[in-house]
Amino acid sequence: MSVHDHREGFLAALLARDSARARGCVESALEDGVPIPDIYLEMLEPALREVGHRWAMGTLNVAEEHYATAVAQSILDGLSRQLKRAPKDGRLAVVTGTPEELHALGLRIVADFLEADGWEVLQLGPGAPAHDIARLVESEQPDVVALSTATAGVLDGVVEVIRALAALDPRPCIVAGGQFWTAQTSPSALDFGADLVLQDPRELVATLHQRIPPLGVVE
Ligand code: B12
Repeated sequence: MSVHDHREGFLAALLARDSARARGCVESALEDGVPIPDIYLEMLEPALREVGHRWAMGTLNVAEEHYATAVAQSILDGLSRQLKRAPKDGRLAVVTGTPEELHALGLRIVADFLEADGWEVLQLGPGAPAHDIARLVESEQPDVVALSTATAGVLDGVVEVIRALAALDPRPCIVAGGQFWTAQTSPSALDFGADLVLQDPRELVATLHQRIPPLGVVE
């Protein structure tokens, strides 16, 4: 069975509100040898995108969307525990939603991709206040801060946090990502002070590997 078939089965199970069947689809994908990162990006993410689309079209209500998200979140928790992580290599990342951002799954996936590549990751969840994020970054001095933004409604906080981080000394590499950043909006992230705007967690890992090479395995 291809990952496409697993994805279709997973989405159908979510829409039928059958969490056992949804879990079964993920398990059978694992049995078929689909790597966990592919399950994240080619099963969970597209299924949630479709859920969001149906919500936006009015064919699925908020309770149904919450149900699908809760199931996806719990599956993500299980997969995350099974994900192979490279030994820590001396690089530190902070991964956080921008202020007032409530979407949590994307940044969670980003954090897992970084950890799988050897990063130590401080994951702050959906969206602490800008000032508090900046204070934590100031004290931890990570190499990179990955910021996740899904919705336009929280733009003030996006500007505030990017500016606060860009003013720090030492200044971390600031990466903006998430669905809010499109071809139209991405240039403004760079204007606010971000170093990179990326969407694909794989591209993030590869780009950072070049910009901030691993120091070597640390115990
Ligand atoms: C679940 C959900 C919610 C839940 C979130 C619960 C939770 N615990 O996460 C709740 C109910 C809270 C919610 C609220 C809202 N939501 Co909502 N939501 C969704 C939904 C259905 C799924 C989100 C999700 O988890 N996707 C799966 C993850 C894995 O994908 P992702 O977040 O895009 O992350 C991937 C990439 O973007 C990338 N990425 C993400 N961050 C970063 C960071 C870096 C550095 C990098 C490199 C990559 C990266 O990597 C991830 C893996 O590939 C989406 C639909 C969709 N298209 O995703 C709508 C969606 C995001 N929501 C939307 C909206 C409008 C809202 C609300 C404004 C609704 C309202 N009127 O209240 C509020 C805003 C709340 C807020 N302040 O944040 C719109 C956003 C449109 C826009 N761009 O402005 C969407 C697209 C729905 C739609 N089709 O209209 N939502």
